[in-house]
Amino acid sequence: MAGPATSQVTFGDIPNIRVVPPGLTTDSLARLAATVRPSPRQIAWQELEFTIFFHFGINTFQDLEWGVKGASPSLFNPVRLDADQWILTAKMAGAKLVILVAKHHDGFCNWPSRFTEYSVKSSPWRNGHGDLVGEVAAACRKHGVKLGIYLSPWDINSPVYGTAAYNQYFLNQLRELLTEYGPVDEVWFDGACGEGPNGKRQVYDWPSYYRLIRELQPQAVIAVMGPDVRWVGTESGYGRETEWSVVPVSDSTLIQIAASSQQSKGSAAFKPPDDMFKEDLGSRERLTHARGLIWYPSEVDVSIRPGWFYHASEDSLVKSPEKLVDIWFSSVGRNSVLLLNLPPDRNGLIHENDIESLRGMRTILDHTFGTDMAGDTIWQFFGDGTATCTMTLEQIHSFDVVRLEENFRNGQRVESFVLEIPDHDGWQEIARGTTIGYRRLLRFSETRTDKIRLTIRSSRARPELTGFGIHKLAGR
Ligand code: FUL
Repeated sequence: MAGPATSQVTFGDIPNIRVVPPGLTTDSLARLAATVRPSPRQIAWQELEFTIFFHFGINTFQDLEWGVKGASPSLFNPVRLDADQWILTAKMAGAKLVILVAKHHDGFCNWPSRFTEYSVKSSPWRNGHGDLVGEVAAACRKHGVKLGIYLSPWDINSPVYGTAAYNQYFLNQLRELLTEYGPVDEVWFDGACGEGPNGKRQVYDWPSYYRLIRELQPQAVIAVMGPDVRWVGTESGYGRETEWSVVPVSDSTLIQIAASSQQSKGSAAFKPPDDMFKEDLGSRERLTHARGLIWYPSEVDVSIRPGWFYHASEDSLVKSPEKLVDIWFSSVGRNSVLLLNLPPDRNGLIHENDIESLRGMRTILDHTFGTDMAGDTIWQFFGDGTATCTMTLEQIHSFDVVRLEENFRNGQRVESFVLEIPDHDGWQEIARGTTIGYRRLLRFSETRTDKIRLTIRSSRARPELTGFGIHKLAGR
């Protein structure tokens, strides 16, 4: 164990892990949880708020979601591919980072890897001289958008899958992707692990993968099958109403493992803690069995269409702007980062229906959050974690959205709150909630008033809010 078992243990330069000393009361545990803070890479990631996924590859040309072994590279020919169009669409929608599928489970590489022939170089696209990762990376640089990489560990094509040689093959590919395309800010490993072509399953050498990423791109978060970012647990676009970024680790070996994986040269394999898909991940009750506490924030991934890859049959099933806004409220507005998938079509372009929906979503969000009716606030703290914040608006306004933000860099503290407005009988509740974290968005029926009061009913340490906004949900 790296360091003594005290409440202030930090591992290296990363303050996002605490060992829980035995015998703590529930209150002390909650206070300890409030001292866990995000690492610098987790802070930069959380502040992205909204990111875009591009699922594209040989599946696109076969109308498949999960590829089959042996699909011919000759199928891959996105004749009008324009990475600028992809990135400009993502930018228009407000995304600050895009994650490109470099290789999906089928094993076909969207870049000309030196370690396999099963790639764009064996395809007719750009006469075998194309490099999709290179084109997307260049467009990202040109338009000021960050790049992330999805590299599927599961590979149904590699002949060495299921043997130790596959881990080396995977590391070689990671090295290519992390050294030849400029900065990479997120590496996304998914959990799917099926059989390879020889019927064997792979034992992934996660520690080596993490070490290489930390060495080559130390600012990159490793998501899902990784130590920095947690999968919310569904692909619906809806996060939990109570979403804690600090979660317990119940097993003492896991805390060591998590700590090690967070180091710049991690030597053990991180395994997402058990039960990360339950409804309650971080309440006081859940903390009681904790051996350690880690900052492990939630990412909500969802596709703009039913599938992850493009299917012409889904052109009429693109989510509407209103649905996307609803997803926004239930992801970014529930202490998560939204990762929205946008699958380019067989021409290599984002379909106009998807662009229209995103444009509509952006208009609604800009008009809603572009105007903030917030006024002056007076805070009162009561020493036991409770507090009130009374806000006086400049005039009577109509609104139906409140935006709350905690100073998440200092940890997550608020456990429950209520919003009220005055009428002749006193204060009347209009909304309530539990966690806030990076951001909490609340919707309620339209209200007209010039005063609103936020009461923090319970908090793990003195509440620190950095945002309290008053908005009116706009139409398109
Ligand atoms: C899953 C994969 O199996 C899907 O095809 C998709 O890539 C999704 C984001 O992750 O685990």
